[in-house]
Amino acid sequence: MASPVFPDMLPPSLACSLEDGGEIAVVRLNRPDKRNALDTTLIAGIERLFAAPLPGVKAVVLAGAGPHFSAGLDLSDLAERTAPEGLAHSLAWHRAFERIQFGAVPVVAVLHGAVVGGGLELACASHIRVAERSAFYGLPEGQRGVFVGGGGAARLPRLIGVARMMDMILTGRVLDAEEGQRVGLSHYLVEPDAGLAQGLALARRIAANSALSNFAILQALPRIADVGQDPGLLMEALAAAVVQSDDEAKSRIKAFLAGTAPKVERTPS
Ligand code: 1HE
Repeated sequence: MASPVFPDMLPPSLACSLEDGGEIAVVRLNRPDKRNALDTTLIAGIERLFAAPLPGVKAVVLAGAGPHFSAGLDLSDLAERTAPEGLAHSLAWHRAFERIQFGAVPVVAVLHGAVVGGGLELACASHIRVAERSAFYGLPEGQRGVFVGGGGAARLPRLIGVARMMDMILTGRVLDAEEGQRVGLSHYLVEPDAGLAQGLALARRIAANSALSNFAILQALPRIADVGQDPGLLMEALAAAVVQSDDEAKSRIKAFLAGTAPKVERTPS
């Protein structure tokens, strides 16, 4: 493992190290004694880190230290909050997680153990999710007397549908890793302790794409999916024209036509 970076900029509850000569950043939620509960400091650290990733970083792997990915909102943060304070708190989470979803680089989340409440909201802001078989997903907000506040109401229904989210948050239903894979919470399901290796392997594939392709995929794809077909098709055509006019696209296509670029091959699921 490479040495930690950003030690001055990040709280101790967020650790970042570089792999592959600095092309891949591994970011860890690092409060295992509190099950990586997300407090204000940790959320601010996420916002800072994803607002300005290190130059040269092409993909991020996001994981949790200890037995769980994240227990969600640090409930000790919540005790006596007024409505305006609650609004500001939720907006701070929105800012941080938007930095991930619409940031500069693709993020692969590696999930294990509890992925609950705000921890699930964080996972949903990433682009690819790898779940170890220990992962379980819950929304205990109903039980705790609160509501999702980290973008879950906007992102989760797009992944699993309003009806499934309704069940999870109203009844406290917990999905295990297999169910999570079936309903689309995770893209990959792997054995215990295999998540990080799989996350890194996927991050390497992503980092090998052209930067402009990755930019269009991150920025345009979710927005096109959110608008009607007519504006969506125009947005797609514009994004396609910009991306394919890049020299990188031209040289990659020439390489394929010359027989020197890899063919499409099956990948392990
Ligand atoms: C916490 C938190 C937390 C653990 N805030 N301190 N989230 C929840 O409702 C989930 C609450 N947590 C749990 O259900 C369990 O802790 C877990 C299933 C995640 C893990 O269980 P376990 O047995 O491994 O750990 P533990 O013994 O319960 O917890 C270890 C310590 O972490 C303990 O503190 P300690 O001082 O007694 O050692 C716990 O109190 C502490 N801890 N989870 C604060 N969440 C933007 S809105 C989002 C809304 C939400 O996320 S609501 C859901 C909140």
